[in-house]
This record gives sequence, structure tokens and C-alpha cells, in this order.
Amino acid sequence: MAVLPILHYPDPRLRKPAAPVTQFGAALQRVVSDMFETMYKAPGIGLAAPQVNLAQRIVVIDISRECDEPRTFINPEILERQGKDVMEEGCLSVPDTYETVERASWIKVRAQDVDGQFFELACEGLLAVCVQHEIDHLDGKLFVDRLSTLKRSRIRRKFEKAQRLAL
Ligand code: GNR
Ligand code: NI
Repeated sequence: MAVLPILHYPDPRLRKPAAPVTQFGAALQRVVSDMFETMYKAPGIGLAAPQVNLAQRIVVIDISRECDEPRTFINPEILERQGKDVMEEGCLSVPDTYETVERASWIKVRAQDVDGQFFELACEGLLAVCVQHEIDHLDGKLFVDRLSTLKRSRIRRKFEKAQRLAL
């Protein structure tokens, strides 16, 4: 078990689309368990593999208060979306930044579990938001891309400045 380092915006590695998982087995089990440990430690309610510099279509989520409802989505795909809703979002790769984002309020997702078994899940509320946020990461997209140009450029300047100061 290991806590993995999380990449921060504007790291270009967060922009690379992730490849489908084709091998199910012990190595994948280990990656998924390291991702849960990293997410719980952060703490966060979701984590996508590109955030820990693994360009593979792996997502872990736990939106429960007790942190006892781990959900794993390998190669997730959204089959249906309905409605619109706004929610304040944050991202472990965009620290200390919270903005309102509009997304589908209900989705049906198809994915594989860690053993490769396919399943479908209808999601609403925070789970629907989180699944859409994580699938965006797999496609190299961040929640800041869904904000107005003005808000996005303010955030970009803040992080570019932080990066300059860190050099
Ligand atoms: O921990 C997280 N909280 C959160 C809150 C609102 C909408 C989305 C999220 S996901 C985020 C963790 C993260 O960055 N996942 O990629
Ligand atoms: Ni995120």
C-alpha cells in the first residue's frame, strides 16, 4: 500500500487522455488500492489515475461520510445523461479552488470492476457529479475548463504565479 503523489494544475500530464485498461489482475488491484489510500489520505471523494501520473482509465470514488463505500470504475462510459444541475466543485489537482460547475444531474454509467466484470449504475446528486468530474480527468479535462474564460484565466494566473514562486 502506498500514498501516491498528486499532480497539480497546470501540469501537462493532466492533459493527456488515458488509455483503456486491458489487463485485469494483481498489478491493477495494487494500483486501485494505492489510489484509494491516496484519495482517503488527501482527503477527497474521488481520484482518477491521471492525477497520480498513470495514464489509464481507472477511477476510485467514495462519497460516504464514513469512508466505507469504496467504488471502483475501470473504463467507465456514460450511456445516458438527463437534466442539468450546478454544484460547487473542487479538485485535488487544483488545490484551494472551488467554483460552481454545471453538469448532467442524472447519468447511467457502464464500467468494469477490478476483476473486469461489467456493471451499470444510475447516479444522481454528488455521485453523478463526481463520476462526471473523474471521467473528465480520463479525457485530460479539468473542471476549470468548464468555467467562464474570465474565471479560468484568473485561476490560471494564480497557479502560474504559485509555480514561479516555487521555482
Ligand atoms: O474531493 C473532491 N471533491 C469534489 C467535490 C465536488 C465535485 C467534485 C469533487 S472530486 C474531488 C477529488 C478530485 O479531484 N477528483 O478528481
Ligand atoms: Ni479532480
